[in-house]
Amino acid sequence: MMITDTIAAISSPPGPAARGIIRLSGPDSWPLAMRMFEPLSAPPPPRRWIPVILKPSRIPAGALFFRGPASFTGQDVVEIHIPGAVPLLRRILAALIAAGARSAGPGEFSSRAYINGKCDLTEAEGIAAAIAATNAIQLRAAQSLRDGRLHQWTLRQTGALADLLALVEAGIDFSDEPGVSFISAADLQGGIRGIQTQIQQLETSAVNWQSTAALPTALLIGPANAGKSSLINQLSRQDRAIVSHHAGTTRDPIAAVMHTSRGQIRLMDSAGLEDSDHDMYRAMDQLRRQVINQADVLVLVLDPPHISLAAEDLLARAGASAGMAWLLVYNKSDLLPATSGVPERRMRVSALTGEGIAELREMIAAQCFAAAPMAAEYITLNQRHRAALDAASQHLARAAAAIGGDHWESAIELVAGDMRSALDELGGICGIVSNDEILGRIFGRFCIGK
Ligand SMILES: Nc1nc2c(ncn2[C@@H]2O[C@H](COP(=O)(O)OP(=O)(O)OP(=O)(O)O)[C@@H](O)[C@H]2O)c(=O)[nH]1
Ligand SMILES: [Mg+2]
Repeated sequence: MMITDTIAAISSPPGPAARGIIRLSGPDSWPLAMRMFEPLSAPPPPRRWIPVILKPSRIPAGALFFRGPASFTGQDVVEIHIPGAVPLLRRILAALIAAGARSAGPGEFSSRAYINGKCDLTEAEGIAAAIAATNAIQLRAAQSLRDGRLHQWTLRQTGALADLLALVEAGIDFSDEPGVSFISAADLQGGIRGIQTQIQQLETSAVNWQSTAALPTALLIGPANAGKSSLINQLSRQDRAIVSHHAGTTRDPIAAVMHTSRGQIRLMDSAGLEDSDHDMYRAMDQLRRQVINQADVLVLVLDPPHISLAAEDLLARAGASAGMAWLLVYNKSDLLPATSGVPERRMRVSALTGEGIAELREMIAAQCFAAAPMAAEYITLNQRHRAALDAASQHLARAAAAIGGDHWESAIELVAGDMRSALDELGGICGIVSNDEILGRIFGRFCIGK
């Protein structure tokens, strides 16, 4: 990948906007950008907002100049901020390319940042993930990658492993000198097992990136005819579920997507709760129980005839497990006396008139995003990270199993080989491609042979 030329791209989102940004990175970014402006009265100081006048049409704009390595990509960078009219952005970009810049490929600014050591692979993945995020959970997951928490974890483990490997390799170097040993079998095995435990703990505590892509789910349950399907249609603004005055209209769980200010949520309808031994009701009951297990939040819907039903009874009848998040909603408020008080956690809504629907949407979103398995302190792992952790774990298990026993010293080269492979796998998570690089860093702290 070429990184010595100067690249340019429109880096604001596509479409008209109040402001558009063109970004340049590379050795010629400053002179190329200056060619687009009326002459400046003084050389631009870095990292300051400079008002500029664009040459072709004398449009006032602004620019930010960065001198590498103190920039996002580690190279000289310029951001040109202009009114976000698409034809204007395209014209400036075309002028820059005619003047010698190259049109940047996808992710090329981030890849330059990575190559120049401004961010590691996990942080670059975090940037891409933040751009692609469709909900608040994904955004938080992306943030956890960009924060470099996985990077920090990886550095701690590669550091510990490289320390052990250095002692093993020193033992190999001095193997012809009897009685010289740099680490006991028990300490080596203990050290390797310690790293294995760290990997296991990370794998069980981390959140899967794929799971953040699945929409959080709210399931509506309640007595037949309470208006669950009507609410699904109102909340999702679609005619998704059949509504009728016949109790028992909905039989299968039906899903619809609801858009909220925090992101999208999957709403699931369900059959009304009925006490019946009929085969069909038993099948409906079973289906509902399956869906409950996938739900992040239960929305309990009651209508005036069921006003006295307790939430706990509904949850028990539906087979909800203890500790599930729920909220209770009074539907058909248009039929309730206006004065009826609304106790805490109970909302008055009407699928017919739309009363309280916007509030309910946000209430469901608040509960869903709070209940979904993603707290800021979690590390998010994608498939690439998990594959590397699994491979490292296997190499470490083989190394640990080979240590000890009567003649294990004869297998020391194999143990060192497995440790090196594990180091490569762990280093690969952050894009440290050779364990020479990791070892180089660690050996710098050692003074073997002194
Ligand atoms: N007045 C009034 N009627 C409503 C309201 N919401 C729903 N209804 C009516 O109540 C009846 C039942 O509505 P549904 O949405 O089918 O109820 P459901 O809970 O899905 O019923 P099942 O699928 O049978 O369990 C229909 O006749 C709706 O028009 C409301 O807010 N006010
Ligand atoms: Mg229904």
